[in-house]
Amino acid sequence: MTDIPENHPRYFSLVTRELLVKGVKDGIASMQGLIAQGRGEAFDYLLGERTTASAMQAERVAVALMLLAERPVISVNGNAAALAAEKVCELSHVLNAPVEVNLFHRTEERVARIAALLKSKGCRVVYGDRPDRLIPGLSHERAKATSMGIYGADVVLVPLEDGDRCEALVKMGKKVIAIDLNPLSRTARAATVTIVDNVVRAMPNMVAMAKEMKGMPARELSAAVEGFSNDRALAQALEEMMENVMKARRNV
Ligand code: PTJ
Repeated sequence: MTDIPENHPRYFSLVTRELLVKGVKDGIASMQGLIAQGRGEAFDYLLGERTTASAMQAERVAVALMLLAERPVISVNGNAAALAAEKVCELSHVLNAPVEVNLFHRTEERVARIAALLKSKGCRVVYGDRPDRLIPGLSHERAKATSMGIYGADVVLVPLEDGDRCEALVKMGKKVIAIDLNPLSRTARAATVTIVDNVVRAMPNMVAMAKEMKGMPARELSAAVEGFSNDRALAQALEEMMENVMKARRNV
């Protein structure tokens, strides 16, 4: 890894980039994952590289939904594993939600490596290496799912991914929580709750919220979910981005 000096103005962004490069070298993330990260970085730049108030609210709603769920599951791809394996496992533990490795550019070797990484970080139940069902309507490798995991889940958390699986999961009647820096993506528009935030900020936020909210009665959790509008959350994210652009424009 390149040594990034802590006083570099873009320290956090560069360290995150290094994590993903390491992920590719270790056979965790795909090469395509680097391009996806680049797209995410561009949106994060517009967002001001911070968790906005509307993202924070979506994170809270997402945690409440997972606590209310009967069978919550966390879906993990190469990028999520490279960037946030430890926090994924912590969240899995606090929410009692198993993890399933589901890859777009699937190879059995990468599934095994990601599963081993997750187990080394404390994840107890990791599905994905022996899928036994297919998600209807998908013709690619992401259709492969496990009945005890994503296939049988009622709420699925999908940190950053491509859109059609999100749509297919929603069509199956599941509630889908997406973490996606691009508020214009198909995933963002199809999900039940979209968190427009960087996965490296959203995951620790959600772990802290899950710890705080775990003991709440169901009616309080339902109250946290009530009134949430995904369209409004996406509009707020776009407004934040436009305001930042306009502010920059005034200073040129
Ligand atoms: O590991 P695999 O084989 O399953 O492949 C994973 C990737 C991410 C390569 C695959 O799902 C893919 O191609 O995704 P897309 O279509 O590029 O979509 C990724 C989305 O995530 C884009 O909308 C990005 O803006 C967003 N994104 C990228 N990095 C981050 C992010 N969102 C949150 N946090 C990030 N760090």
